[in-house]
Amino acid sequence: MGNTNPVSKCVVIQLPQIKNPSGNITPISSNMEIPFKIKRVYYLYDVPGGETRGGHAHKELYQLLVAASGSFDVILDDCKETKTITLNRPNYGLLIVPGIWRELVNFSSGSVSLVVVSLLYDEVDYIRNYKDFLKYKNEI
Ligand code: T46
Repeated sequence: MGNTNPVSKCVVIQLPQIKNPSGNITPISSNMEIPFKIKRVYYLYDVPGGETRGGHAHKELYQLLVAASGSFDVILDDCKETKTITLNRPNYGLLIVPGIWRELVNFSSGSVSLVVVSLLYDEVDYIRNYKDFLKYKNEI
């Protein structure tokens, strides 16, 4: 499904922000702010300084990554092009389409990465070896 997707299909989406002097709210709803039905939500936290997460691609999974707190960089790679996106605002999310290798780096201290995704957890959907990713993208 995702083997032909280019990095250019991964876009930063501005999410709604309901502002209030007592604090803001950002809602994310299936097929509204994002182009998929949400099946799972998880968050990365307590990431030690200098640590890298990701280092894989998905075959069918769509996801939205949000820096709910702090900041981090996402390196996207489709075998032809790489692009680095910095996420540092809780009302902006990065849509990652299937078939894109991603690495999450430069986590700020105490940062929290909120991730909403289109599928339940299934290891079968992961490509965790870069050589397998090149084969999947028909590059070797
Ligand atoms: C992604 C990036 C942004 C589960 O059992 N259930 C889950 O829902 C998840 C997400 C992970 N796990 C297990 C699988 C591994 O044994 O938790 C362990 C660590 O997972 P992983 O090495 O995939 O973690 P990250 O941070 O490298 O990647 C995660 C997501 O897996 C991935 O889809 O895009 O966050």
